[in-house]
Amino acid sequence: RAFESELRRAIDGNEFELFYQPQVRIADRALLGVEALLRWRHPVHGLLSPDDFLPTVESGLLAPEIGRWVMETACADAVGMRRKVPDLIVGVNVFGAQFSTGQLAIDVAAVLDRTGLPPEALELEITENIVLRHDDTMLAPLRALRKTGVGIAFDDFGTGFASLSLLKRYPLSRLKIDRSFIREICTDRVDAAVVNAMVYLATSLGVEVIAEGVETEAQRDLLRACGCSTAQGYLFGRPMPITDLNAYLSQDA
Ligand code: G
Ligand code: G
Ligand code: MN
Ligand code: NA
Repeated sequence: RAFESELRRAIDGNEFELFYQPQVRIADRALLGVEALLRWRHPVHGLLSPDDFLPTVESGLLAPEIGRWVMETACADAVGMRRKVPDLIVGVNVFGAQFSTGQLAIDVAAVLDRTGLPPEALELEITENIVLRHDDTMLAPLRALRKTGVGIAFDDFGTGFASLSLLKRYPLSRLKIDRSFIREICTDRVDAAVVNAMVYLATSLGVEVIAEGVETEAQRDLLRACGCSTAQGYLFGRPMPITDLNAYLSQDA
């Protein structure tokens, strides 16, 4: 298909890039981590976001290869960032197809080995959608990875139908509260109650929790009142190229 050959060219021609978005401790804005977010610098269409191409990638044959590139690049970049922020964690989104290869745990271990990134510094972000489609192939590699210290975050938490039942079986280390719950948290009592419950749930389970899509100080203050200590969103920083992130890290120090 035409799109597959475009993707092939994009991989071979280094057209993919990673942007990084800060994850901060709300109390003092200290940088705790970054999420790696894929961008495609297309020679004709310009800078493309995942919304423009991810669905097609996911249904094609090259997802595992692109996923491996993301993992390798994010881990190598994180080694550099940790020279300035020693405990920084890098969050990497995973494609469902990376589980179908049966190689994920081995691939990740090899990347950590090659880059020298400690396992505790890597967090895989898994959406519930992926779990629903790949459930039977996911548990074993995720458990193996979690045992080595790699973090496992549930992304977009609360948006699917199975969120609560998945908590029982998956070796989670973090819940990422989806930004759809944050958007109207200051005006919608249901959203506020749901976020409160999710923070309580995470705390009771002994896992970390982070709110996504925090854009205003009012949202931030309400989250803090809910007991949520960590956040990601435009209020703290947009996804940015690594050169901009390095400037952000320097201003932090
Ligand atoms: O960067 P942006 O905020 O537009 O990302 C939109 C969505 O695309 C994110 O929620 C994320 O789940 C997905 N995404 C971004 N980068 C990657 C990536 O490297 N791999 C995978 N599998 N998904 C990604
Ligand atoms: O959950 P996922 O991995 O899809 O989340 C990352 C996406 O959320 C990226 O596309 C990023 O650009 C977007 N995003 C990050 N922070 C904010 C925010 O504060 N507001 C909005 N509207 N989108 C955000
Ligand atoms: Mn994510
Ligand atoms: Na999300």
